[in-house]
Amino acid sequence: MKSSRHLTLTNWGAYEVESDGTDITAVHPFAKDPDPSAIGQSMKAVRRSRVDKPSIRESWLKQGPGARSDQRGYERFVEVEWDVAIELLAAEIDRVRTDFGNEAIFGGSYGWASAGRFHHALSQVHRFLASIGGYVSQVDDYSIASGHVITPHIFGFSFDEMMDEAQPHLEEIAENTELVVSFGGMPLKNSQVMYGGQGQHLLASRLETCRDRGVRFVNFSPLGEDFIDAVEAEWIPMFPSTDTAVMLGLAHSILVAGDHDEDFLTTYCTGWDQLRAYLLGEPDGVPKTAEWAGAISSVDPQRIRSLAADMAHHRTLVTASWSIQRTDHGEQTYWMASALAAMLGQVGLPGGGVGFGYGAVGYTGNGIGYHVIPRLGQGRNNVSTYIPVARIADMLLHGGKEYDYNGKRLTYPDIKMVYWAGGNPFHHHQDLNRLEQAWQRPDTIVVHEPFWNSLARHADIVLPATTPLERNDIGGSSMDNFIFWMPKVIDPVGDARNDYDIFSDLARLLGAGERFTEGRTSDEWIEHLYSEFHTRHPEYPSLDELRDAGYFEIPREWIPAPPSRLAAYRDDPTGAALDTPSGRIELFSETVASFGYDDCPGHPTWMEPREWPGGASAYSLSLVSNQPKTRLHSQWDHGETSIGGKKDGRERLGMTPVDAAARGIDDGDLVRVFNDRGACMASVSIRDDIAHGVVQLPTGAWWDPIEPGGMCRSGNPNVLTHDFGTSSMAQGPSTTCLVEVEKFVGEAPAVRAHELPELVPNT
Ligand SMILES: Nc1nc2c(c(=O)[nH]1)N[C@H]1C(S)=C(S)[C@@H](COP(=O)(O)OP(=O)(O)OC[C@H]3O[C@@H](n4cnc5c(=O)[nH]c(N)nc54)[C@H](O)[C@@H]3O)O[C@H]1N2
Ligand SMILES: Nc1nc2c(c(=O)[nH]1)N[C@H]1C(S)=C(S)[C@@H](COP(=O)(O)OP(=O)(O)OC[C@H]3O[C@@H](n4cnc5c(=O)[nH]c(N)nc54)[C@H](O)[C@@H]3O)O[C@H]1N2
Ligand SMILES: [Mo]
Repeated sequence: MKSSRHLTLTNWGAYEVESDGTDITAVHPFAKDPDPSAIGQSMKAVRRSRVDKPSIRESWLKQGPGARSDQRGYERFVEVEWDVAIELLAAEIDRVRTDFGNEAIFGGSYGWASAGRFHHALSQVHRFLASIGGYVSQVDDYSIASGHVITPHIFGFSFDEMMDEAQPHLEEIAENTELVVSFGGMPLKNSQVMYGGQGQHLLASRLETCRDRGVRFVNFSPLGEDFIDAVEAEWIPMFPSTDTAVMLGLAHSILVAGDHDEDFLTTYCTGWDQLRAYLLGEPDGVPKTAEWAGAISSVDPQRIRSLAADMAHHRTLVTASWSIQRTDHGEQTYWMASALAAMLGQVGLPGGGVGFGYGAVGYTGNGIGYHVIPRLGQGRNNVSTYIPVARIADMLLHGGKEYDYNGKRLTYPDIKMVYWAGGNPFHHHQDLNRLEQAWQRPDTIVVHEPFWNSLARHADIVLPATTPLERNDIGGSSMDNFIFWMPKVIDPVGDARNDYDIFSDLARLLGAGERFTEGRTSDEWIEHLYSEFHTRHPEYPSLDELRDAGYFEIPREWIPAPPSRLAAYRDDPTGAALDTPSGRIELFSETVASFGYDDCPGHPTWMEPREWPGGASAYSLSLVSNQPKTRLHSQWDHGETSIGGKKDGRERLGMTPVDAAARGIDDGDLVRVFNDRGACMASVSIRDDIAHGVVQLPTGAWWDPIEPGGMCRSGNPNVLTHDFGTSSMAQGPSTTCLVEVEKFVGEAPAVRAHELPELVPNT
């Protein structure tokens, strides 16, 4: 290919990429994006750390499925031709489904993959596995598992409906809200990304508008960086995982001051009696006073009390980040945030009540209504077995074991094959050393990956996949007002192929070719999906017009935000009754109580997390492992923006001057971060915007263990996190934990995360 400049879309925004035909030579922000993300620059690393050829773990190839599975992640790979890999893999899939049934294949394949509606790796892998008889799938996600499960019990609609159709959007907040009381803030860095991509990054300008209109922001958080400076948010430092206690302290203060809205609580809610009794300490002898909350969270009780009074006398919105529910008993955080808002009696009023996840991704609060855009159908999965997404290691370790989930008693399937495309469990899962143990159980692990990351290294069969820069696609998100044409910019790197083409070949050998492909090539599919869409929406440009223009900006009036469900409920509590058992907001849920879970009772409750500063532990620092500013999870960790945020290839651990000095640590020092589960290296950044007793290490460094169970050289915090579900209710991921930090002494082992594994030719 000759040199070119093309517009494309990514999960972190749109860019014009320049290519000399082989490489990406420059990346320019999309002209219409006022606040582009630097993550895009990393795409210049498109040729680095690539899986060039289909690669098979040597023992698996020579001795068959299951051989030396303890060597997964540490053994060399044999590079083979595509026809050899496809035939071997088809035969192995057939063996597993014939001998054990499709219930032995795990195809949940959780992950963010890449932007692009057709070549969406998860849709592709699900469609393929459905076409060959089905697979064990997963429910919920790592982002908001507790939120997904608890919201319907509170409000009777789904979490997505809460975000898209019930809570106030940012323009409404600017117009109406006087006080935003936030837990976890609205981090600009997180709003850089959006599932499927966004044409413009607008959070900063929307927050500035709020500030111009005089909205006051208060933020409870272990980190002081969760709002842009322009809004001058008042930061109240606190220990992580103690939000429910702070909210209870605010609620108690409101109650004893007589500032709660009794009418609202009795007309629109059920369970106020039980919650009031709990706040007053009737069942447990512990009134949930500001002092009680302060002792748990490290927040000054006086601040809790004065803020409670302000909340009662202003139009107040309580907001909660997604992060606060990614913790032990995470269900309680959203339940109590909702109860606190209900006590103020402002739920359903313009700019009042409660809202989740502002800033978590680009779309939250953007005021755009959900709209359907072209996408590939995933087919019908004939296997009904699923797991809550974060129970992957439990499933692999304990096939046949029963467990609880949202009132159901489920049984882990016995998995023989794991198939992954578009996600990275060796990034996203907690307690990676435990996952590595669990990972030894199946006979065969298959991975499609562009890059030799920790997941690819831990596979038996690695099939090289293209990135979006190497194929045509349509880009966009159902929550954004742009659609993009995503042209092929460079030829596939090495022998990489599109996930679709790989699956088409496999499906053919497994007798499902027609079912999977319906007789179309990938470009024919894109034409087909778009023309179906265009027939339903002739007001949009044709595919030729979209290709010529590069993008289409959807007029905002075509996709308005729907009217708020909570406002409708407020206007007409009988006619627009909620879909909960009582028809009301449930501050006490008979349904949840009937499950009998001691880790999720019938009303919002403070329960100590497994690991927190108030508990008994040898480790004293709370670790916040939040989303990285410089990449999307583990994606493009080897690119310049991500590498620019590291020191000598290692992640930076944020630490307060006091906590560092107590350990004899200086800025820039190399440290070992550890607990009983594992250890990693990092380079210390001394910072003032962290709560005392808290350290911060972003996620996403490619896991780089020295040996099985050994120290990670690159700084991946998931060697430290624990692998227990949030509770029997949601079984969601829980990512805060306790660690210790010490200066690293001795010769530092070099980081190897972005190097290739040992590869040998097939002889
Ligand atoms: N400690 C801790 N852990 C966390 C979190 C946390 O806050 N703290 N956050 C959690 C959350 S919310 C999430 S969503 C997860 C994210 O976890 P993931 O979504 O699994 O992480 P990604 O790095 O985005 O993984 C996507 C993978 O897909 C690959 N890929 C991209 N495009 C393609 C393609 O077209 N084809 C194929 N075959 N592969 C492709 C990329 O190279 C990459 O390896 O992490 C979770 N883990
Ligand atoms: N640049 C970038 N943006 C991303 C992603 C990425 O990888 N990179 N990932 C995306 C994904 S998949 C998701 S799910 C969202 C996640 O959105 P979130 O889960 O909200 O993101 P986090 O960065 O984990 O946390 C946000 C902030 O919450 C605060 N926080 C952490 N723990 C606590 C706590 O216990 N209590 C309180 N009050 N505050 C706490 C921290 O200060 C942290 O910076 O982000 C998305 N945005
Ligand atoms: Mo997420």
